[in-house]
Amino acid sequence: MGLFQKIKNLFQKEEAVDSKEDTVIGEKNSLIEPQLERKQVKVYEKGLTKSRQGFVSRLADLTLHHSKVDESYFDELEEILIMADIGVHTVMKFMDRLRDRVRKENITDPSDLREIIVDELFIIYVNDEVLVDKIHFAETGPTVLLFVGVNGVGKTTTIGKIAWKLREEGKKVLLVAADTFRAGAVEQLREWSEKSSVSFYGKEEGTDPSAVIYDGLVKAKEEKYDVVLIDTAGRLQNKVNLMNELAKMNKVIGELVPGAPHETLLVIDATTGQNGISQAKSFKEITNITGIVLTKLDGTAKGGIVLAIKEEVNIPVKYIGLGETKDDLQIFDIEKYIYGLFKDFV
Ligand SMILES: Nc1nc2c(ncn2[C@@H]2O[C@H](COP(=O)(O)OP(=O)(O)OP(=O)(O)O)[C@@H](O)[C@H]2O)c(=O)[nH]1
Ligand SMILES: [Mg+2]
Repeated sequence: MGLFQKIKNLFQKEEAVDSKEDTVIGEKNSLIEPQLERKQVKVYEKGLTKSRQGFVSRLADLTLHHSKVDESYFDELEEILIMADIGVHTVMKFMDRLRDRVRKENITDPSDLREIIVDELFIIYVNDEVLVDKIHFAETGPTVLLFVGVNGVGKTTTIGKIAWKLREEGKKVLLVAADTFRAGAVEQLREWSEKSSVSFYGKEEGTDPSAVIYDGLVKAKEEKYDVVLIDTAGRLQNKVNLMNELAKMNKVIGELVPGAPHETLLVIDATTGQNGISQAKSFKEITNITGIVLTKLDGTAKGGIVLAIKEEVNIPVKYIGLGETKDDLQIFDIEKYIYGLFKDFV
């Protein structure tokens, strides 16, 4: 049985999915409630609807329109995958492996290739090493998560959603408004703190972001917060400025909470495709990005950007945004993602 078939069996089973044996790859939190897991799978299915109707349905058409696996089939497949934001380089490697398998296994019927295509796409992600996708929490003292990324990608919204998730887990959460640059940004974060029922710390627009972070962290330590989420400004006016500002913030954070920030999460908008990949490469050069949050996956019909990130940036995607409500942010899970994309295809 292929990899995808195993995933499909796993998620389509009626009964509980809660034991360690029931995973196809990687480590899974065995404490996860089966009901919660089913709910999460549903969020993936719903959030990836556009991609299923877009890129995946093109793949299905391809199989129908070709009676044999030949050069014109390969050309069209290659084009579909590139259009799906998987990335040219990644697609080239994929095509080489696929041609190899077709030759070795003597495959001539396109319908026999469906499952192999999905398995090979899956392998791109899990190939050499499975990237650690869990958030690293501090053992004592506050865990500090810093959010960075260009304008409008969804930083503030993501913080609001993560705050809600953490609060539901029983953590005491503080949001710190270090985006003092954009008008209304502080207020927007404050509103999210209300929606998610967590605390907020901010000062007026124009204050030095590092000074806000300093005071916010003093408060977090005094009042024994478990997690501090820091919102930053999205401008990338030039690399040197941004680098200096991030260095200054990191210095302040590290002085107040040794070992922090525990994560620096880069937020990327999935609908921006290759542009998002370039942002990741730029940010990776100027600061230590420990994870990516990929937002607005519900808004793209392409859906392949997760694979491009893995192959071209090699930073783990830790969370994905699949909609605008508090519950639409999910911890990234490659099995649920692949299932959500291809459940009707194979
Ligand atoms: N559909 C969808 N919309 C999202 C998602 N995440 C964020 N958004 C929307 O994207 C828009 C921008 O989000 P913000 O959180 O303000 O982005 P930001 O990065 O903080 O922006 P700046 O503060 O201007 O840099 C808002 O309208 C959000 O509702 C998502 O996962 N799916
Ligand atoms: Mg913002």
